[in-house]
Amino acid sequence: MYISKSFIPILKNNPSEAKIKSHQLMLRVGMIKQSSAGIYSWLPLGFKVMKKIENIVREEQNKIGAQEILMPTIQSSEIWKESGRYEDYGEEMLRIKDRQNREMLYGPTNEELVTDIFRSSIKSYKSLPQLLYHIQWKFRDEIRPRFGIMRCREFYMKDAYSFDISDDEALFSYNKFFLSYLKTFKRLDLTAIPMAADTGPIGGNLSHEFIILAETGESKIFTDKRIFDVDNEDTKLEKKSLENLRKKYEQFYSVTDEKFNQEEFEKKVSEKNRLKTKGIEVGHIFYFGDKYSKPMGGSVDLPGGKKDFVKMGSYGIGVSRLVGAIIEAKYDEKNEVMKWPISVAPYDLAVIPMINKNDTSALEKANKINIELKKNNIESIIDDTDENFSSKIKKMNLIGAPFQIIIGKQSDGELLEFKEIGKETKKINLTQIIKIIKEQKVKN
Ligand code: 5CA
Repeated sequence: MYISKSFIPILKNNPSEAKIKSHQLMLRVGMIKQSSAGIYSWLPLGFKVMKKIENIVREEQNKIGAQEILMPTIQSSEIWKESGRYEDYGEEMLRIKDRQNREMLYGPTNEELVTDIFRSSIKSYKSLPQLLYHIQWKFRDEIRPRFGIMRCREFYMKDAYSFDISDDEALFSYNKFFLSYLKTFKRLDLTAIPMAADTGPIGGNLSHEFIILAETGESKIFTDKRIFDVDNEDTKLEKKSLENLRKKYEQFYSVTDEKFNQEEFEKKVSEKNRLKTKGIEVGHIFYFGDKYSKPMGGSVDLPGGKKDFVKMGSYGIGVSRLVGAIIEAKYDEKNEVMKWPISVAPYDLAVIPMINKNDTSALEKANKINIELKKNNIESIIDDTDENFSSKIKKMNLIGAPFQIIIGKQSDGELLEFKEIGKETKKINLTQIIKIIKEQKVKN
């Protein structure tokens, strides 16, 4: 893609309305545009990143046997009246009337709708477990939308739902999602730690938030530092192995604000391991048994002929919020340099030829290089403008492709100036460059 033809409306300066760095960068580099309070359009650069994140989330859901569906954004109030949440949800729910005067709503979450889908089709324990998920826009009329897409009103969420025959089986499902979340965030190059959390309007008695550390985060966290050393490498998708994984995390005190107790913290965590800090909630999982299946009549036949209500959990990931969370973790605000993890980078590589009106040989070279890159599935953005070198670099540093090739006027022969953001420039040939980038892509 040539920069001159791209739709990447870069601003010269940081927009003053943005208080945190993810919001600043996203507006600065034209990833999003606000359309009204807490509601955004996603422009090509932001959309590309979000779609890549979505795909990783999807792949990791599929790996644990979850099946993808797509439920609508607009729901009928009827099912929410059945569950008893229509009134409880309060003003965060956007309520709409259709032309027949029917009460509809823009879904803030989908426990009711998915229970309705389940109850109409699944009748026997033999079809369990069922793990269903979708990736869809949600709307919550947040009282104070802020920080761009971090806390907005319309946001993109992956929400999954599990249906099981017993508490024991349901916890197995819960733990599958627990593992899948750790793997998902790792592929996004984020260290997310699970924390015991409150269940709020979703309900239930078991819940974990997945939090990444960030000074600008809205969640207060209290944790034992040793939790950062837990790994999941040898965990298998089996009951015992998954139970052990949760135990490995849960041996360390790690809770959000609502669950915090100073005395307990001091008793369980030695002073040198205590960490009080802030973070961003990127995922949240819940176990709530028959909270929805009971009032809504979601039951199945058991082996002996009796019936019972299915045991359910729900599992959310803030797909659009993750775009901001990655920026919070990776953007060097002081030097104005972003480095996207290769797994979600909008472009793998920035090609920066030095061009002036009389000499376009560097651009021709860039075009030749791009033919080879394309053959190797490496996506590049080429700065084909005749701006000066420093403004070209500045722009590419904001766009954040993790690698750069610089083609100077005098650069001839095989060797190219190649740079991985944050590292020294090297002079190597194109074959070596392709090898380095491909290796990184495979790893992710
Ligand atoms: N039904 C459950 C699980 S699917 C649920 O809705 N959980 S949630 O409320 O915790 O939301 C899941 C994730 O969506 C959160 O962890 C967060 O990453 C994201 N999210 C929630 N509210 C917002 C918001 N206003 N703006 C951006 N992302 C949000």
